[in-house]
Parts: sequence; structure tokens; C-alpha cells
Amino acid sequence: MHIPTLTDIILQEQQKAPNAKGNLTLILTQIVDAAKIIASHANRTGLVDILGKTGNKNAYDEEVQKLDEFSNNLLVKTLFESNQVYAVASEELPDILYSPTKTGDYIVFFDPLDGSSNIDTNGPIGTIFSIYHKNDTVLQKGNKQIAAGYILYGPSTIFVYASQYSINGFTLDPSIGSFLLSFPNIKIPKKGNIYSINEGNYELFDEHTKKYLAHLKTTKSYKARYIGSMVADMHRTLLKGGIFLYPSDSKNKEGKLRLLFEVNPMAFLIEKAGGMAVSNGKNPLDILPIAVNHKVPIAIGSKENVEEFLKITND
Ligand code: AHM
Ligand code: MG
Repeated sequence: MHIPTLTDIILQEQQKAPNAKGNLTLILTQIVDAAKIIASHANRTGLVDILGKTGNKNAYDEEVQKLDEFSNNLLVKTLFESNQVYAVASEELPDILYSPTKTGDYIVFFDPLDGSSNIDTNGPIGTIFSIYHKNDTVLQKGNKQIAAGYILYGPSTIFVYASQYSINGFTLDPSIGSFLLSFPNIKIPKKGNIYSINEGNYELFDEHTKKYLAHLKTTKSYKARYIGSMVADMHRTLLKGGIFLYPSDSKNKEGKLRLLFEVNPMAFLIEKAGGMAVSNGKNPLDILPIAVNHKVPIAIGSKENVEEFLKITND
């Protein structure tokens, strides 16, 4: 039986778009290739020190470069090599970068290695990306995204990709080097019993957030899960349902997560799967970014959980 690959699905979707010339397909192919390289480097991060001590470091010299910096440079290079990308913005870069040739009709935002504090303890990490058409301005509302996705580097490498038409998940088969369709047509459960928030910040939360947490704790069915790597926490939320939150607090007045690199791509994905996201009571996809590093608080996940969050925090 032929299991469709990520490339098969991307090509199928290209046919659905009227007048598509395959330019978006080229960008996605570059991201897929970069993801495979990052996955293979992520697998070897723990070897760097050992090989260094045994004098074998030279063969692995490139590993010495921090994985987030390596991933960032790789994505910038591969995206511009597609000749389809006019500008990129990355969580690792202070400014927007423009194509040296000033060509390309697309803008790509990405977080090359999200949750990188998990690397030292072999925890899951991820890459997040978000694609827009070139417009008068680089900073556009999230509802203008034409595609978004993430790659989760965990026990398996998983690629979740949403276009205007669908959202699907793929697992990397390392023996053939292809992402195989493993989660077709993802639908988030209408309601889940898992909540995900950094409760270490409890004393910093406002009364509304505290009230919501009190509600969850008195409702026996809820379980807490928090990895501290948004891609991993969102992947679980997408498959199992429930809610992920990074609220504002007295230290981080706008929360921690960035609208363009983390919140909007995840909100786009979750909506395509039938879920919901809110930032300060409104859909984050409707917020006009005022800067590349614009941050917003976020509650995101199953529709009924997010509606419950809104009801309790608005009362
Ligand atoms: P990073 O982009 O610097 O890795 O930070 C983003 C990460 C998210 O993956 C995660 O949801 C969050 O930070 C965890 O933050 P905290 O440690 O404050 O709970
Ligand atoms: Mg990040």
C-alpha cells in the first residue's frame, strides 16, 4: 500500500489552487529539507561533548555551533535559495531580512528552534513557520496567512502542516528519509481534560487567571501537563484536546509568546483543526502586529475549553 508523503499532499494541494505556479511548493520543499537536517542534528546534540573529549570532535565541528543558531542560518539560506521568498523574519534575528535579489512573492516568519531550553535534558523541541503573500507591509494580521506548520523533534520527527484547505500530520521515516502521512485531516476534540500552563508563575497571575485555575482544580476530571516547549505542548493539545495557556502576568505584561512566530501559526493550525484561540478576549489572527517581536497572551485549544476559559475570566 502506498502511504502518501508530505510531498504528495503538497503537490495535490497545489492542484486545488487556481493559477498555482508551484512557487509555494518550492518554499515548502525547502522547509521539508531543512527540517530533515535539523532533525538529524537534534539527534546528535548529546554526542558533541563526548566526541570532543575523545578527540573526535573535528568530524562534528559544525555541531559545536548552537543548534538554534544552526537551524536559523539553515532556514534563512534554504528559504532564500528557493528564489520565492522576498523577506524572512526569525525569532533569532533582530530585524527582517530581505532577499538579496529582491525577488520572491512570499514572506516567511519562523521560530527555528522553539523550546531550546529543553535541549540539555533531551526534551522535545520544534520549529514553527508561517507563510504570507508579499504585501505593502511585511507585518500583516495572522488571518492573511496562507500556510503554517511546525516540526516536532521528539522520539519521532513529526511535521504538521496546514494550508487553506486542510491540516495533516506526517512522521519522518528515517530509513527512507520521507515524511509519511500519519495524522490525516486532523480534528481537535471538541473538549479535552488536559490543561497546560506554567503554574510556577501562579503568584504573578491576575485574579482572572487564578479564578480559571481554581475552576480547573475543583473540576476533578482535569489533568495538568506542561513540557515548556510550545510545539510539544500544542501537538498534544491538537491530538488529545484541552487547553494551552501562556497568560500575561505581573512581570510579563503581554505574556511571553510572540504573535508572529508562535501565536499566529499555532492559531491558524488550531482553527483549521476546528479549535479556537484567544488573546485578550479576541482572535489573535485579527491583531495587527506593531513590531516583529510583538507579544500577546494566549489561550488556545479545544473550542469548548477556550469558551469555558472566556466565560470564567470574563465573569
Ligand atoms: P523560546 O522561543 O525562547 O524557546 O521560548 C518559547 C518557549 C515555548 O516553547 C514555551 O511554551 C515557553 O517558552 C515556556 O516558557 P516558560 O519556561 O516561561 O514556561
Ligand atoms: Mg520560541
